[in-house]
Amino acid sequence: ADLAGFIRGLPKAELHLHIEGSLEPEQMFEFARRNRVDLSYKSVEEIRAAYEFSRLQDFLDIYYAGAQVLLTEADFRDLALAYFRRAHADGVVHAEIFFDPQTHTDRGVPFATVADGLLAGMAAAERDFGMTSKLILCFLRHLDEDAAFATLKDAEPYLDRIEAVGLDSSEVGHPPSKFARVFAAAAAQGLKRVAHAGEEGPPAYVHEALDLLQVDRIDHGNRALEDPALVERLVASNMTLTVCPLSNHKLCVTPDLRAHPLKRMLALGLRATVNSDDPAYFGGYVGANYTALIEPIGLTRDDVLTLARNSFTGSFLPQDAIDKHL
Ligand code: ES4
Ligand code: ZN
Repeated sequence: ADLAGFIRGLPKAELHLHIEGSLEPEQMFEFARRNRVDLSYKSVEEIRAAYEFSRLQDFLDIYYAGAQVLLTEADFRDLALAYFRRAHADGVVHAEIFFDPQTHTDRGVPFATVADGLLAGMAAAERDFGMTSKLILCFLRHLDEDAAFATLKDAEPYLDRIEAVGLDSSEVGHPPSKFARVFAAAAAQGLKRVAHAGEEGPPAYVHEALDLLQVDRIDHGNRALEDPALVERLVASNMTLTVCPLSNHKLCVTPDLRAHPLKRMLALGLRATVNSDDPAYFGGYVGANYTALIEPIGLTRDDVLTLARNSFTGSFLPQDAIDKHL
Protein backbone atom coordinates (compact mmCIF):
# COMPACT_ATOMS: atom_id res chain seq x y z
CA ALA A 1 0.00 0.00 0.00
CA ASP A 2 2.63 2.52 1.09
CA LEU A 3 5.09 2.28 -1.78
CA ALA A 4 7.32 5.04 -0.35
CA GLY A 5 7.69 3.04 2.87
CA PHE A 6 8.41 -0.12 0.88
CA ILE A 7 11.12 1.74 -1.08
CA ARG A 8 12.75 3.05 2.09
CA GLY A 9 12.78 -0.40 3.69
CA LEU A 10 14.22 -2.17 0.65
CA PRO A 11 18.02 -2.50 0.65
CA LYS A 12 19.49 -0.59 -2.29
CA ALA A 13 22.84 0.38 -3.77
CA GLU A 14 23.62 3.85 -5.08
CA LEU A 15 25.87 3.88 -8.15
CA HIS A 16 25.77 7.50 -9.31
CA LEU A 17 26.52 10.08 -6.65
CA HIS A 18 28.95 13.00 -6.88
CA ILE A 19 30.13 13.52 -3.33
CA GLU A 20 30.65 17.26 -4.01
CA GLY A 21 26.99 17.30 -5.07
CA SER A 22 25.92 16.18 -1.60
CA LEU A 23 27.11 19.47 -0.09
CA GLU A 24 23.96 20.92 1.50
CA PRO A 25 23.66 24.73 1.76
CA GLU A 26 23.80 24.55 5.57
CA GLN A 27 27.10 22.66 5.35
CA MET A 28 28.38 25.10 2.72
CA PHE A 29 27.91 27.89 5.29
CA GLU A 30 29.48 25.84 8.06
CA PHE A 31 32.59 24.98 6.01
CA ALA A 32 32.89 28.55 4.71
CA ARG A 33 32.78 29.82 8.30
CA ARG A 34 35.29 27.39 9.72
CA ASN A 35 37.67 27.83 6.76
CA ARG A 36 37.15 31.60 6.51
CA VAL A 37 36.16 31.32 2.86
CA ASP A 38 34.09 34.17 1.44
CA LEU A 39 30.72 32.96 0.15
CA SER A 40 28.90 35.26 -2.26
CA TYR A 41 25.59 34.09 -0.74
CA LYS A 42 24.20 35.73 2.42
CA SER A 43 21.85 32.96 3.53
CA VAL A 44 20.84 29.34 3.04
CA GLU A 45 17.64 30.62 1.43
CA GLU A 46 19.64 32.69 -1.03
CA ILE A 47 21.66 29.61 -1.99
CA ARG A 48 18.58 27.46 -2.48
CA ALA A 49 16.97 30.21 -4.57
CA ALA A 50 19.97 30.07 -6.94
CA TYR A 51 19.27 26.40 -7.72
CA GLU A 52 17.19 27.01 -10.84
CA PHE A 53 18.80 25.38 -13.86
CA SER A 54 17.80 25.12 -17.48
CA ARG A 55 20.73 22.98 -18.54
CA LEU A 56 23.73 21.06 -17.20
CA GLN A 57 26.16 24.02 -17.47
CA ASP A 58 23.95 26.26 -15.29
CA PHE A 59 24.28 23.69 -12.55
CA LEU A 60 28.00 23.01 -13.04
CA ASP A 61 28.92 26.69 -12.61
CA ILE A 62 27.21 26.76 -9.20
CA TYR A 63 28.44 23.30 -8.19
CA TYR A 64 32.11 24.19 -8.80
CA ALA A 65 31.66 27.47 -6.91
CA GLY A 66 30.13 25.64 -3.94
CA ALA A 67 33.02 23.16 -3.78
CA GLN A 68 35.44 26.03 -3.00
CA VAL A 69 34.53 25.81 0.69
CA LEU A 70 36.08 22.32 0.91
CA LEU A 71 39.68 22.66 2.07
CA THR A 72 40.70 20.19 4.75
CA GLU A 73 40.73 16.44 5.21
CA ALA A 74 38.07 16.91 7.91
CA ASP A 75 35.82 18.71 5.38
CA PHE A 76 35.96 15.78 2.97
CA ARG A 77 35.42 13.26 5.78
CA ASP A 78 32.45 15.19 7.19
CA LEU A 79 30.98 15.67 3.70
CA ALA A 80 31.17 11.95 2.98
CA LEU A 81 29.87 10.87 6.37
CA ALA A 82 26.89 13.25 6.11
CA TYR A 83 26.05 11.73 2.72
CA PHE A 84 26.27 8.18 4.09
CA ARG A 85 24.00 9.12 7.01
CA ARG A 86 21.29 10.39 4.64
CA ALA A 87 21.70 7.48 2.24
CA HIS A 88 21.50 5.03 5.16
CA ALA A 89 18.22 6.64 6.24
CA ASP A 90 16.93 5.89 2.69
CA GLY A 91 17.86 2.20 2.88
CA VAL A 92 21.09 2.46 0.87
CA VAL A 93 23.46 -0.28 2.06
CA HIS A 94 26.20 0.17 -0.55
CA ALA A 95 27.36 3.29 -2.42
CA GLU A 96 29.91 3.83 -5.20
CA ILE A 97 30.74 7.51 -4.98
CA PHE A 98 32.31 9.83 -7.54
CA PHE A 99 34.78 12.52 -6.65
CA ASP A 100 36.27 15.24 -8.86
CA PRO A 101 39.91 15.65 -7.73
CA GLN A 102 40.68 18.35 -10.31
CA THR A 103 38.12 20.69 -8.74
CA HIS A 104 40.30 20.62 -5.64
CA THR A 105 43.87 20.15 -6.89
CA ASP A 106 43.41 23.07 -9.32
CA ARG A 107 42.91 25.38 -6.31
CA GLY A 108 45.80 23.98 -4.31
CA VAL A 109 44.12 21.29 -2.23
CA PRO A 110 46.35 18.20 -2.44
CA PHE A 111 44.95 14.99 -3.91
CA ALA A 112 45.87 13.21 -0.64
CA THR A 113 43.76 15.63 1.44
CA VAL A 114 40.71 14.84 -0.67
CA ALA A 115 41.30 11.09 -0.88
CA ASP A 116 42.25 10.62 2.79
CA GLY A 117 39.20 12.59 3.93
CA LEU A 118 36.77 10.65 1.74
CA LEU A 119 38.32 7.31 2.71
CA ALA A 120 37.98 8.27 6.40
CA GLY A 121 34.29 9.05 5.83
CA MET A 122 33.83 5.71 4.07
CA ALA A 123 35.48 3.84 6.95
CA ALA A 124 33.27 5.69 9.46
CA ALA A 125 30.15 4.78 7.45
CA GLU A 126 31.10 1.12 7.52
CA ARG A 127 31.69 1.28 11.27
CA ASP A 128 28.63 3.41 12.17
CA PHE A 129 26.04 2.23 9.61
CA GLY A 130 27.42 -1.06 8.29
CA MET A 131 27.50 0.48 4.83
CA THR A 132 30.00 -0.63 2.21
CA SER A 133 31.32 1.79 -0.40
CA LYS A 134 33.73 2.28 -3.26
CA LEU A 135 35.46 5.33 -4.68
CA ILE A 136 35.33 6.37 -8.35
CA LEU A 137 37.76 9.04 -9.57
CA CYS A 138 36.16 11.24 -12.24
CA PHE A 139 38.07 13.21 -14.83
CA LEU A 140 36.59 16.60 -15.72
CA ARG A 141 35.92 16.38 -19.44
CA HIS A 142 36.03 20.17 -20.03
CA LEU A 143 39.76 19.98 -19.10
CA ASP A 144 42.35 18.45 -21.41
CA GLU A 145 43.84 14.99 -21.72
CA ASP A 146 47.14 16.04 -20.10
CA ALA A 147 45.28 17.21 -17.00
CA ALA A 148 43.49 13.85 -16.81
CA PHE A 149 46.82 12.01 -17.07
CA ALA A 150 48.27 14.22 -14.30
CA THR A 151 45.29 13.32 -12.11
CA LEU A 152 45.77 9.59 -12.76
CA LYS A 153 49.40 10.10 -11.72
CA ASP A 154 48.27 11.89 -8.51
CA ALA A 155 46.08 8.86 -7.77
CA GLU A 156 48.90 6.33 -8.03
CA PRO A 157 49.48 5.95 -4.25
CA TYR A 158 45.72 5.30 -3.86
CA LEU A 159 45.05 2.88 -6.70
CA ASP A 160 44.43 0.01 -4.26
CA ARG A 161 41.58 2.08 -2.74
CA ILE A 162 40.05 3.42 -5.96
CA GLU A 163 37.71 1.09 -7.84
CA ALA A 164 37.17 2.90 -11.11
CA VAL A 165 37.63 6.03 -13.15
CA GLY A 166 34.71 8.05 -14.50
CA LEU A 167 34.09 10.99 -16.80
CA ASP A 168 31.88 13.92 -15.87
CA SER A 169 31.28 17.67 -16.31
CA SER A 170 30.23 19.44 -19.56
CA GLU A 171 29.34 16.67 -22.00
CA VAL A 172 28.56 18.34 -25.32
CA GLY A 173 31.77 19.22 -27.18
CA HIS A 174 33.84 16.88 -24.99
CA PRO A 175 33.26 13.41 -26.44
CA PRO A 176 34.62 10.23 -24.86
CA SER A 177 37.23 9.97 -27.66
CA LYS A 178 39.13 12.83 -25.98
CA PHE A 179 39.89 10.47 -23.07
CA ALA A 180 40.46 7.15 -24.85
CA ARG A 181 44.18 7.03 -23.96
CA VAL A 182 43.82 7.95 -20.30
CA PHE A 183 41.02 5.39 -19.89
CA ALA A 184 43.27 2.76 -21.51
CA ALA A 185 46.02 3.69 -19.04
CA ALA A 186 43.55 3.40 -16.14
CA ALA A 187 42.41 0.00 -17.40
CA ALA A 188 46.04 -1.13 -17.58
CA GLN A 189 46.37 -0.16 -13.90
CA GLY A 190 43.45 -2.44 -13.05
CA LEU A 191 40.74 0.20 -12.72
CA LYS A 192 37.16 -0.26 -13.88
CA ARG A 193 35.61 2.40 -16.08
CA VAL A 194 32.37 4.38 -16.17
CA ALA A 195 31.41 7.52 -18.08
CA HIS A 196 28.58 10.02 -18.19
CA ALA A 197 27.12 9.63 -21.67
CA GLY A 198 23.83 10.49 -23.31
CA GLU A 199 22.75 12.94 -20.62
CA GLU A 200 22.83 15.95 -22.94
CA GLY A 201 25.16 14.41 -25.52
CA PRO A 202 24.01 12.34 -28.52
CA PRO A 203 23.79 8.53 -28.81
CA ALA A 204 27.14 8.60 -30.67
CA TYR A 205 28.79 9.53 -27.35
CA VAL A 206 27.34 6.38 -25.76
CA HIS A 207 28.76 4.30 -28.61
CA GLU A 208 32.13 5.99 -28.06
CA ALA A 209 32.06 5.30 -24.33
CA LEU A 210 31.51 1.61 -25.11
CA ASP A 211 33.99 1.35 -27.99
CA LEU A 212 36.78 3.73 -26.96
CA LEU A 213 36.57 3.79 -23.16
CA GLN A 214 35.47 0.16 -22.66
CA VAL A 215 33.13 1.23 -19.88
CA ASP A 216 31.57 -1.14 -17.37
CA ARG A 217 28.59 1.19 -16.83
CA ILE A 218 26.98 4.16 -18.56
CA ASP A 219 26.05 7.08 -16.30
CA HIS A 220 22.64 8.47 -17.36
CA GLY A 221 22.33 7.10 -20.91
CA ASN A 222 18.91 8.67 -21.44
CA ARG A 223 19.56 9.61 -25.06
CA ALA A 224 20.53 6.04 -25.96
CA LEU A 225 16.80 5.50 -26.45
CA GLU A 226 16.99 7.58 -29.65
CA ASP A 227 19.06 4.81 -31.27
CA PRO A 228 17.37 1.37 -31.48
CA ALA A 229 20.61 -0.39 -32.49
CA LEU A 230 22.32 1.11 -29.46
CA VAL A 231 19.49 -0.03 -27.18
CA GLU A 232 19.88 -3.53 -28.57
CA ARG A 233 23.60 -3.41 -27.89
CA LEU A 234 23.12 -2.20 -24.30
CA VAL A 235 20.53 -4.91 -23.63
CA ALA A 236 22.66 -7.67 -25.17
CA SER A 237 25.70 -6.66 -23.10
CA ASN A 238 23.71 -6.28 -19.82
CA MET A 239 25.07 -2.75 -19.56
CA THR A 240 23.98 -0.93 -16.41
CA LEU A 241 22.57 2.58 -16.82
CA THR A 242 22.75 4.80 -13.74
CA VAL A 243 19.65 6.94 -14.21
CA CYS A 244 19.00 10.02 -12.06
CA PRO A 245 15.34 11.14 -12.21
CA LEU A 246 15.44 14.32 -10.11
CA SER A 247 18.64 15.41 -11.88
CA ASN A 248 16.94 14.86 -15.24
CA HIS A 249 14.02 16.95 -14.04
CA LYS A 250 16.10 19.83 -12.56
CA LEU A 251 18.50 20.03 -15.54
CA CYS A 252 15.61 19.91 -18.01
CA VAL A 253 16.82 16.67 -19.60
CA THR A 254 13.24 15.56 -18.86
CA PRO A 255 11.41 18.78 -17.92
CA ASP A 256 8.19 16.86 -17.29
CA LEU A 257 8.65 13.72 -15.20
CA ARG A 258 5.59 12.19 -16.86
CA ALA A 259 7.85 11.81 -19.89
CA HIS A 260 10.66 10.21 -17.90
CA PRO A 261 12.11 7.19 -19.80
CA LEU A 262 12.79 4.90 -16.82
CA LYS A 263 9.72 2.73 -17.33
CA ARG A 264 10.48 2.45 -21.05
CA MET A 265 14.07 1.47 -20.24
CA LEU A 266 12.85 -1.37 -18.02
CA ALA A 267 10.34 -2.50 -20.65
CA LEU A 268 13.14 -2.63 -23.24
CA GLY A 269 15.13 -4.90 -20.92
CA LEU A 270 17.79 -2.32 -20.08
CA ARG A 271 19.51 -2.72 -16.70
CA ALA A 272 18.46 0.68 -15.35
CA THR A 273 19.07 1.85 -11.79
CA VAL A 274 17.84 4.87 -9.79
CA ASN A 275 20.37 7.27 -8.27
CA SER A 276 20.59 10.78 -6.84
CA ASP A 277 23.50 12.37 -8.80
CA ASP A 278 23.84 15.65 -6.87
CA PRO A 279 21.19 15.34 -4.16
CA ALA A 280 21.87 18.68 -2.42
CA TYR A 281 21.27 20.50 -5.71
CA PHE A 282 18.49 18.43 -7.29
CA GLY A 283 16.07 18.04 -4.41
CA GLY A 284 16.61 14.65 -2.86
CA TYR A 285 18.49 11.49 -2.03
CA VAL A 286 17.85 8.02 -3.45
CA GLY A 287 14.49 7.50 -1.75
CA ALA A 288 13.15 10.76 -3.21
CA ASN A 289 14.41 9.76 -6.67
CA TYR A 290 12.29 6.61 -6.54
CA THR A 291 9.20 8.24 -5.03
CA ALA A 292 9.33 11.17 -7.50
CA LEU A 293 8.39 8.69 -10.25
CA ILE A 294 5.55 6.86 -8.51
CA GLU A 295 2.80 9.16 -9.71
CA PRO A 296 4.26 10.60 -12.97
CA ILE A 297 5.11 7.26 -14.61
CA GLY A 298 3.19 4.84 -12.40
CA LEU A 299 6.23 3.18 -10.89
CA THR A 300 5.11 -0.11 -9.32
CA ARG A 301 6.32 -2.29 -6.50
CA ASP A 302 7.62 -4.75 -9.13
CA ASP A 303 9.54 -1.95 -10.89
CA VAL A 304 11.07 -0.97 -7.56
CA LEU A 305 12.17 -4.56 -6.90
CA THR A 306 13.77 -4.74 -10.36
CA LEU A 307 15.54 -1.41 -9.88
CA ALA A 308 16.91 -2.34 -6.46
CA ARG A 309 18.05 -5.69 -7.81
CA ASN A 310 19.75 -3.94 -10.76
CA SER A 311 21.55 -1.63 -8.34
CA PHE A 312 23.38 -4.63 -6.87
CA THR A 313 23.94 -6.60 -10.08
CA GLY A 314 25.29 -3.40 -11.66
CA SER A 315 27.61 -2.66 -8.74
CA PHE A 316 31.32 -3.38 -8.53
CA LEU A 317 30.83 -5.59 -5.46
CA PRO A 318 32.29 -9.09 -5.75
CA GLN A 319 29.77 -11.70 -6.91
CA ASP A 320 29.39 -13.32 -3.47
CA ALA A 321 28.49 -9.94 -1.92
CA ILE A 322 26.01 -9.26 -4.76
CA ASP A 323 24.40 -12.65 -4.19
CA LYS A 324 23.91 -11.88 -0.50
CA HIS A 325 21.98 -8.72 -1.40
CA LEU A 326 19.66 -10.43 -3.93
C1 ES4 B 1 27.16 16.13 -12.94
CL1 ES4 B 1 24.54 15.73 -13.48
C2 ES4 B 1 26.20 15.83 -13.90
N1 ES4 B 1 26.55 15.67 -15.19
C3 ES4 B 1 27.83 15.81 -15.52
N2 ES4 B 1 28.79 16.09 -14.65
C4 ES4 B 1 28.45 16.25 -13.36
N3 ES4 B 1 29.20 16.54 -12.29
C5 ES4 B 1 28.40 16.59 -11.23
N4 ES4 B 1 27.14 16.35 -11.61
ZN1 ZN C 1 26.40 12.65 -12.59
